[in-house]
Amino acid sequence: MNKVFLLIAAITFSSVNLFSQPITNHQSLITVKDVWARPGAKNANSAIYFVVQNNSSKADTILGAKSKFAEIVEVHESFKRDNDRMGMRQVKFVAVAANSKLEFKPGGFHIMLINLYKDIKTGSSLDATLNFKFAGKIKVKAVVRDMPGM
Ligand SMILES: [Cu+2]
Repeated sequence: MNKVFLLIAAITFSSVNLFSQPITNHQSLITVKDVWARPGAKNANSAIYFVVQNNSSKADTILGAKSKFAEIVEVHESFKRDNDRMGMRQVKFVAVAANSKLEFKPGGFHIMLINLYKDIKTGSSLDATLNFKFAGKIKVKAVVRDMPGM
């Protein structure tokens, strides 16, 4: 009896998913790829970089990120200070235009990991979740590697 009920529940659940997918699952049109992070020591900082591909005809917005690997996780942008040196600051959101690609990279947008709970070593990986206004939460796994040119 229980088995039959579970089976029916499973079928119902999967068919609901199937029907709602083309209408509500905007997430499939946003992909986050080439996710990597730079190494960092415990209590120091790191950053996550990636490429967001928006294959939707609708713009989306990155509102924030979470990770269990650091005390504070913020969306940052790099900018040129008056003295020509680079600085960085928190941004409240990053727009991802419709049908476009946006790269988070050193010297540009990045997810800042402040006060790491443990050493983040080259070759390991770390998990994070990106929060999009429309696509919702997208989980990513960053491969830890050295900065290009180092
Ligand atoms: Cu930063």
